[in-house]
Amino acid sequence: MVTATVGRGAVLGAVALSLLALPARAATGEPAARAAARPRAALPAPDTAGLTAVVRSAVGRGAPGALARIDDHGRTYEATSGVADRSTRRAISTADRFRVGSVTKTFSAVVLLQLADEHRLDLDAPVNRYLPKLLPDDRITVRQLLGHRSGLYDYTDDLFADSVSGFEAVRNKVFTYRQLVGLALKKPRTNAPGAAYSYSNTNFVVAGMLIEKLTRHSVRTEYEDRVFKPLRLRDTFYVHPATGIPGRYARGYLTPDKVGDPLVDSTEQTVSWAQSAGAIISSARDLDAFYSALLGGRLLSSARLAEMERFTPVNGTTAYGLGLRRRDLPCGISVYGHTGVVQGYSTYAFATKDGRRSLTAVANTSNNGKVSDALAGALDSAFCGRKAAKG
Ligand code: REX
Repeated sequence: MVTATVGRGAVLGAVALSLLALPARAATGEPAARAAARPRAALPAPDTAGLTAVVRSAVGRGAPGALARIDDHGRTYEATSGVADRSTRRAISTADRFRVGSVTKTFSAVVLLQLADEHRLDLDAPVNRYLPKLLPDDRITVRQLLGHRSGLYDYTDDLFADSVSGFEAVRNKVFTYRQLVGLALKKPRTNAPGAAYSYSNTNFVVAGMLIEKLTRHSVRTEYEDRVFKPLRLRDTFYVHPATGIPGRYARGYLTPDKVGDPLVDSTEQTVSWAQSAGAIISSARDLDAFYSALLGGRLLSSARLAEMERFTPVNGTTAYGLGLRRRDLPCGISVYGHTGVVQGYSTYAFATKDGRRSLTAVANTSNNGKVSDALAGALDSAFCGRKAAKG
């Protein structure tokens, strides 16, 4: 089934499109009256038909289900297609929880930047100042970790060289952070500290260690106290090493490397291979609220947010700050957020610079480039408006 919530009450077309505009959410922490008083950003209106086409296309390309939600100045637009559960055939819902993968990295960066705001962490200090002898090079700084410029090898490249057997080997494993760092340090580093961008989960495993060392609390406690509770993110959890997703959720299905092999239900797993680099569970509503709050300046001082938003180019259309990606869309608008992939789930969560329009798009499969490409189209639908008709 496809549903899209695009406007008050009207029903579009014959494909079960249900339409609804929802009021501003208190979860963003901003009083609705103040939000309403601000001028609207000069953005084209979201392309709701395009958003519907995107979730259908993701399903057409092999995802059991896909969902997307836009929060725009207090209005909500939603689209879904396909199923949350291949056994029961329950239709996927935008209220379903899912595993967000590397979107977790922004949460981890926020905690560390708050600690910097509190003068408990110096971003330019060597990691080894806080975690003596952990890394083989005293020049690697905290800032380099958060910007993927440390040169630390990404151990997941080896773990998941074969996607299904790699996943099954770790599905129920519980790793310590030190074991994961140990896997990375067996391999040569990808570059000298600070010399180049090289995406690596290892960086955000070390970020988790830093959070726990500096606060003497688990990352779970810090995420909860600093982000989940203040923003009232009621669908957002860090349950490591528990293997289940609380409440109502979409099941996740890993696409095997061999074309034609059946999807693997990968819903239950410890996600211990990722932890502070990728183990958060959330919902579209909560991720939209999170990026709106972050970019709107409600989680960090303006000086720390500016540091998070100091970007270095990754390729022609993306750049990386500190736990934050920028994507430059073809219409000339740049959006800020993160992508995430864990077995069974692919996520895009991005917002405008002022945080006042945000998008989360999810498919409940992974390791399928065609699905991921289709889902990326949700960014254009959400932020670039309707495509001009071809003449
Ligand atoms: C692990 C393998 C992918 C997934 C990974 N995930 O590093 C982190 C993340 C947490 O979300 N990174 C993405 C598996 C890239 C991001 O930042 O957007 N792939 C799958 C394989 C490939 O096993 N052999 O697709 O499920």
